Amino acid sequence: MTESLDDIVAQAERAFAQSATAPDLENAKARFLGKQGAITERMKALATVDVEVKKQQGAVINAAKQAIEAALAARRSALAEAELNERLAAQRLDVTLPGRVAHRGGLHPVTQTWMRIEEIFASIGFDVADGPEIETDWYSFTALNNPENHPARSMQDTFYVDARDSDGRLLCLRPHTSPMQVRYAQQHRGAIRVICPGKTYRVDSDATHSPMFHQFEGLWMEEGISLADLKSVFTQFLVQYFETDRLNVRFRPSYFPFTEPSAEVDVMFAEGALAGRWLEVAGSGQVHPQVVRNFGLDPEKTVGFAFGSGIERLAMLRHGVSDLRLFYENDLRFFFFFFR
Ligand code: 2NM
Repeated sequence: MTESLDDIVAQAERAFAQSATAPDLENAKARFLGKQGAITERMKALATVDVEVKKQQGAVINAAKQAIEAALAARRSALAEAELNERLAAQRLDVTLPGRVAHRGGLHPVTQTWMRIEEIFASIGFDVADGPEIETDWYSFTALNNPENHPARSMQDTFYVDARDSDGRLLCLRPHTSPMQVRYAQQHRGAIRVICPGKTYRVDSDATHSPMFHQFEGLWMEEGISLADLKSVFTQFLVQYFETDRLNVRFRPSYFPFTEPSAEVDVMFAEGALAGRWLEVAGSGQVHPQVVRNFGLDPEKTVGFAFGSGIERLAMLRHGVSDLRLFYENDLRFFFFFFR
């Protein structure tokens, strides 16, 4: 035992200072305070010396041991603090940054309106049907009593597809959902109550027209019904859709090839931003005898009433939207402002 206790304390302090991690430090500790550590060996050696020496030497060794333990404790807390500072730096959070909002997805306003319309008509007893968006000339025009030279058939009004049907005529993107009403009427006997919502296409583009837009058309064929029943049902629909019964509905004579007589449906609200003006919301009429024949039914026996309206148009009126194009620009501010 040549080393002085001071040397051992100095060695321990150096070894602790050089320990960069907690496990290093615990290993270093073992070399001095462990079972075979330098201080422990010194203590063991006292067993053979006499009492007076043991007392005196023991006190000196204990002082050295306490110095090492103090150095160990200091280094432990220094390492713990360093580790904490490192963690704090790594996990630093700038609480002044703007929050990140978790935006929830939602249904497009046209889809929301479409679903509302379906629900309301379903509650009145109407079936819902949809069919092809690429249609034949017959279903799009002929069946609906459009003459061969009608301007709606022109390329200026209707999108044609570079493919032909079995009659050799160009297919088109349906310019209304009426083709589906014709298909439905051909397939169902007895009373018919159906609405056909869906995408429609016309060569047209401005603040109130989009080349693709959405329509819903209704068809009601049943023994003994009259235009009064159509007015009643459509008024019920408007009351539920706009959530107010403070409105008036009028049928204003008009013309469509597929109905006779025909009428525009106007609504006037008694209150709110749109109050006091007649607003056109739909077209309607009694299904033309030739169209009933094209359904495969006898117009002498079966009468039907039909109507058609724009889904965007209804969404715009209900939510105060002034430009149709907003529906298709995907500006999130528009969706959040008008449709939560
Ligand atoms: C409208 C206006 C008036 C209509 C007619 C038919 C069918 F297939 F029964 F002949 N479906 N929809 C119709 C009638 C559509 O939209 C302005």
